[in-house]
Amino acid sequence: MDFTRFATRRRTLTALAGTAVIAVAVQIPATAGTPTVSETRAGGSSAAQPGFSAAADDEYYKDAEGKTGEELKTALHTIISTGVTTLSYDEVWDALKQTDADPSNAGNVILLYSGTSDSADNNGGGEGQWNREHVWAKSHGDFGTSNGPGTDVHHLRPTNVKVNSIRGSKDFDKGGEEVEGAPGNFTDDDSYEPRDEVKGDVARMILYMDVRYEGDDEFPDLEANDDVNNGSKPNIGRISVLKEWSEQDPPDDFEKNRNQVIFDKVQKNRNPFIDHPEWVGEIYK
Ligand SMILES: [Ca+2]
Ligand SMILES: [Ca+2]
Ligand SMILES: [Ca+2]
Repeated sequence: MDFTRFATRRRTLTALAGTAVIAVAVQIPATAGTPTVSETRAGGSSAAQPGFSAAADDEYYKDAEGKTGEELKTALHTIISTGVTTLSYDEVWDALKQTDADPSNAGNVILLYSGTSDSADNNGGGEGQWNREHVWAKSHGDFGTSNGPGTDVHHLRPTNVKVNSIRGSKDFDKGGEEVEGAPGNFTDDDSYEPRDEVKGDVARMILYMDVRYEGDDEFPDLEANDDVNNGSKPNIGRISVLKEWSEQDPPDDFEKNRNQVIFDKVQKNRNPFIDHPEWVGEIYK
């Protein structure tokens, strides 16, 4: 056994245990009324990651510890690009049936933009079916659907076929007219605004793609910027709005569970911004 390493681990675990206690203490007063024992536990467990303990988090992100800015981005890039399983485009269908399963209706998936629950088996390209939305539109960098960014489940979500085509490859920004079939979503000529409940999810998916793809493989360096009308450039905007959305809509249990399922069963890597939303502001100043 490597005792030096063991001693280091013990120190970081102790430090993290302290962090976890603080997180729970903050969470409890947010519960309305007098919490029962089980409600207290529920509050505590939603502060931590479902299925991802503080110790596991500490281990996965140990090379990012104490870093900020570009250094943090570089460390995270290496962490989330190591030991990754990539899928074929066909395998994405089955993956999405697991990652986006409706927790209250087995056999269904939740559609990203409309928020509706649809039969997992109603996938395909026909009207009224659900298909595979590339939240980082695949024309932005033209990376296609070979194993890589085009099949990376972290940014692929089930969406209604028609709503998917309305979003098209537009950048993200506020404003426009409400989207038919997806209440709370808005769009104009050059941008798309998702509903409030998934604004943060969209932001964290885009930033994951920015960090994961840095141009050191056969794919382009994907980078978020503050533009709309990025066209086929390997960029998506607008970063200033995505940062707002990430703050406004922090990770909930559905998003955290999705990250865990991808890590455990699909790709073996994580979206760091779901585990640590505070890193959005650390990297994108
Ligand atoms: Ca616009
Ligand atoms: Ca959300
Ligand atoms: Ca990048």
